[in-house]
Amino acid sequence: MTALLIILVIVLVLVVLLQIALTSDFINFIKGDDDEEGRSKFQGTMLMVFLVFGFIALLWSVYYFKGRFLPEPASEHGHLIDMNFNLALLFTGIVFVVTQILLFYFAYKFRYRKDRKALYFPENNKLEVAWTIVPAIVLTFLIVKGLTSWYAITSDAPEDKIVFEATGKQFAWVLRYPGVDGELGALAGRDKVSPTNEVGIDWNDPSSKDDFLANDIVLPVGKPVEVQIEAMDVIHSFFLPHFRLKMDAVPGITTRFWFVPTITTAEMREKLGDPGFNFELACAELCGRGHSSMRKVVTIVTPEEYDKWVKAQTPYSQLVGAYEQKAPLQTADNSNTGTPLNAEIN
Ligand SMILES: [Cu+2]
Repeated sequence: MTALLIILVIVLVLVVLLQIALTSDFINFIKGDDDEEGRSKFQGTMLMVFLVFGFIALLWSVYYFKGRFLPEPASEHGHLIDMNFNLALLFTGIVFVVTQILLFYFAYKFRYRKDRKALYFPENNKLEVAWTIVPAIVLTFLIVKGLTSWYAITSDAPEDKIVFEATGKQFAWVLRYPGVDGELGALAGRDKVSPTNEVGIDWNDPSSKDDFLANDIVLPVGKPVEVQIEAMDVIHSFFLPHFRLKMDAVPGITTRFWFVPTITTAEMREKLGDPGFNFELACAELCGRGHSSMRKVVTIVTPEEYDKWVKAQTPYSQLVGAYEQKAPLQTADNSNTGTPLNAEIN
């Protein structure tokens, strides 16, 4: 409310100043001593002042927000992404500074003066060719660089990869790891989703037997990791800002990328001097009212710690009793009772 009032006051003051300027112009016009040259000089000077203050404000804001930038990338691909951002910023930055200086300086230098006349300059082919070809070359370079990075992230992961699955739903991520066999069990379809089968796992697939669900993401440093991303309801987005990775989670499609974590959580805490630091997973798609609660902690550990962690997990099938024989009460409507793999829980 206060901010609104302040804006209103500023707007009113500007309107009053404009009115005063218009009135004084009008009075000068009536009196017959219209000083157009003087006004042009004043406006040109003000534009130069604006240019200088604009650049000072720009530099100050970069300095002010310095501490809020993301720390160095914690994955191999992250450096690639950062390089793309930095290159784009470099080119656009140079163009921005040069064009702004020219824009405001020209407005000052070529202001109205009684003793000179504007030059009629309809076209210049050389100039037009230059300002078409130069941006075309720069843009092609940026796009080729970007595409190369994209293919590196979405190409097939190396054979010794670790796989896990992240399923976005309103409003949480369900994280499924393959367990000790290293292979994720197949999905049987969303119609199999129930309170005891959160993502619709196919219990008839032997690989699903030791799959486990994790509360947070735990990964070993230095190993390639492939993420298989699913969505149950609307589009979500799997976003790991510290690893510079982001991929949409789309219902009906499995999207994937792979990366190699290069810094453990403990190392990053030491580097930043922040013992409370955590890598995190967020949903980067505005997927509904509970969007902001789709946060998970990502912990990067040593391979030994990771193996220990995997072994300590309880398979999901065991937690929900997917392979237990059904109770006698339920046998009446299920002739398959007794086969250990028949484990649909509805
Ligand atoms: Cu979401």
